[in-house]
Amino acid sequence: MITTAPPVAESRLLRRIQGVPTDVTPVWLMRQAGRYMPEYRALRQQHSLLELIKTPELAVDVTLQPVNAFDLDAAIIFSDILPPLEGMGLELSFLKGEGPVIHNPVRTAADIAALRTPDPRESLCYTLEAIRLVRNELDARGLPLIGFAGAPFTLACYAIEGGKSRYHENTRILMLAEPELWHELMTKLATVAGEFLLAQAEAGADVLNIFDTWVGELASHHYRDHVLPYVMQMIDIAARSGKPIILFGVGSGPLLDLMATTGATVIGIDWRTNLQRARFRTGPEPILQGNLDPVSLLAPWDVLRREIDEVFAQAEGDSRFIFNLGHGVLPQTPVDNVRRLVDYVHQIR
Ligand code: 1CP
Repeated sequence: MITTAPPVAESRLLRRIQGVPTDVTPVWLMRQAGRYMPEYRALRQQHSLLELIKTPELAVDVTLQPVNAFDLDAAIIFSDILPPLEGMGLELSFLKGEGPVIHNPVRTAADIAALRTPDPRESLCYTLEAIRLVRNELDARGLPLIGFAGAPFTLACYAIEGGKSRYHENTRILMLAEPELWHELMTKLATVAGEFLLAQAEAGADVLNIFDTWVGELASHHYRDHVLPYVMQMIDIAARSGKPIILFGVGSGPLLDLMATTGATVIGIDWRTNLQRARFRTGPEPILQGNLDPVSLLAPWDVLRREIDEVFAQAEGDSRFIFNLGHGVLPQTPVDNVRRLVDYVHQIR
């Protein structure tokens, strides 16, 4: 195939990450594929979420849906943070309206001892194959691919609670009261998630995103003592790829100084944290990414535009900044607002 697109290394996102000037600010959106898109809902009528994830051709289609529809500066591979738990011995399903369920959650020392740490090249071969396939399509468009995995704490929340949970009390009591069991569990999760990121890089992912969705509920000293070491362990494994790493947590404002010590290239900021204050906490080194409130995308265009302007005002011409949301796109988001957002970000100089 003859391509006119410049090489992926010249893309806005990778240039920005390398500190090379770009014409405008790169933008991609967490959960940019999914239920707000009619193309996605159409596929979901025929296939379950896990079928989409485990059939490489379908995962490629869904990965490309948002980059076909909008002028986004990156694709993110279509998967979820939870399939790696299956290879460890947990039974996962997604129930309609309820989200993920683990049918045999981890509760005892024996449960933790029984968890396996398989090679992701075997247990997660479908996502790695999807990455290899989508890589060709993205090369033709000059777009980078983001691979991802859940962070150990967030994975532990699902493995222990067995699904959605408000306070994750079983997880946090294990963390506080059973340090040796916690260490055994978190080491296994960090190994599996880190090796998976490394394998995604080998398969063709250009950037590696770590999602630590539930970390915002932790006291800073609990994060520092019981969680950060395992994020470090995961990053140490993934960093062998030489690829840049994005570390994102929801409600992570009070943890940003600690997150900055991981050496992650990019730190994702949620919408509750002012970007100026975030920069104060992380210091000058990391690139910041964020942080539009996803609810703004449900508002009329003049409100949405004002909120985008506010994000840029807080970023204050920071050249170490990537535009994103402060969390994922909500399912009820109007498609047209996503298009206008992406085009508007690309107009701002
Ligand atoms: O079709 C459906 O049922 C839609 C819901 C859906 C989708 C589209 C789920 C169930 N997972 C996904 C895909 C997904 N999940 C992606 C790829 C899409 C993209 O980004 O373009 C990604 C990156 C994820 C990551 C993910 N899954 C996270 C971390 C990021 C975040 O949003 O906080 C988490 C916590 C999950 C778990 C999960 N999967 C699905 C749901 C509903 C949930 C959250 C449940 C809960 O609140 O505990």
